[in-house]
Amino acid sequence: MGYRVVVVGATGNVGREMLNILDERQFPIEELEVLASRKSLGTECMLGDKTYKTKDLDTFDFTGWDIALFAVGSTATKEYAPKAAKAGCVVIDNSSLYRYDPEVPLIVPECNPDDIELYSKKNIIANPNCSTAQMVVALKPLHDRAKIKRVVVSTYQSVSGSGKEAIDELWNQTKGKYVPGQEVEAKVYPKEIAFNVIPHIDVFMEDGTTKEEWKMVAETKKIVDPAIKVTATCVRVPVFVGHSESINIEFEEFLDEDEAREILRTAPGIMVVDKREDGGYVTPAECVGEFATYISRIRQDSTIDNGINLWCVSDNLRKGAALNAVQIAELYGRRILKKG
Ligand code: 2RA
Repeated sequence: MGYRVVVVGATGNVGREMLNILDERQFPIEELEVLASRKSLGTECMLGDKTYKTKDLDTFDFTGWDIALFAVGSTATKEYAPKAAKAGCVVIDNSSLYRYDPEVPLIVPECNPDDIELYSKKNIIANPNCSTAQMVVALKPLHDRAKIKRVVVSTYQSVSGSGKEAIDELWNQTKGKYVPGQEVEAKVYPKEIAFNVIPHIDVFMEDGTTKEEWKMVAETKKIVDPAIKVTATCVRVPVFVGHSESINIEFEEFLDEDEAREILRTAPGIMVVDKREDGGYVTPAECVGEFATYISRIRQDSTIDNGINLWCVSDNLRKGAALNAVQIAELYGRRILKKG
């Protein structure tokens, strides 16, 4: 007995990871359809050793399907997610469209699984932004032990967060640095990304923050606790896959670094790699293809009474998108459909 699953946007980076993870986690699938835009019609996608050809999202009838994993932009989501939801197929949406909708639960299963019960208002469940997902996995267990007052986070986000064109730009721009005449101008980003860092992700807001930084604030409040104050600086770095974050946390009461390390070591979804020696920490190159959110450099912040600093790394295409979406599907199946 399994679920009838549709992956919408199956030919993109996140869509393909969703298929990989459905297979790796042996998600109970009775039947699968893979959908894409008309221009990608008939593209082959793999789930395990089975090949599927993409069908047309525009004409697809979601009636009778259990779960639709959406990995398309907000424009397509706005057009097709309500159709799927109305047909009785729950939508797990990776775009930002519904994340801040009070009638749509925003879920990281390790943090707020009970919120899944709210899905029925619109038959839509939202997946958080990649940079938020890995951070709240670390914050939640610490918040449960010693209430968090304030978070200051700086992110170092890989180019795969911007899609395939950005990956190609980093690759070609880097090559072009060594091959005279093959220089590649900045196109995806406002400035060159090869051997550079760009303190700007998404659009600028009125107050001088960027939309990416606003997302981390709004989503942390919705997933963990609206009382937590968050300030973020989101930076694009010349890394292909894997987001890194430097997180400073101020608590309501003192939390010893050793206790924080033990809490994180036993928390769901987390792998602690934290030795005060050369290589005793995780780097983005080591998180690619993994499920875990890695935590290193756990240490007291002695400049304030109740502070902890830590380093957080995770595969942004996995926990930051596809893995979290599949985990929501697992949670929905267990709690709501009770078939799997
Ligand atoms: C990024 N978080 O990294 C955004 C969207 N995936 O570009």
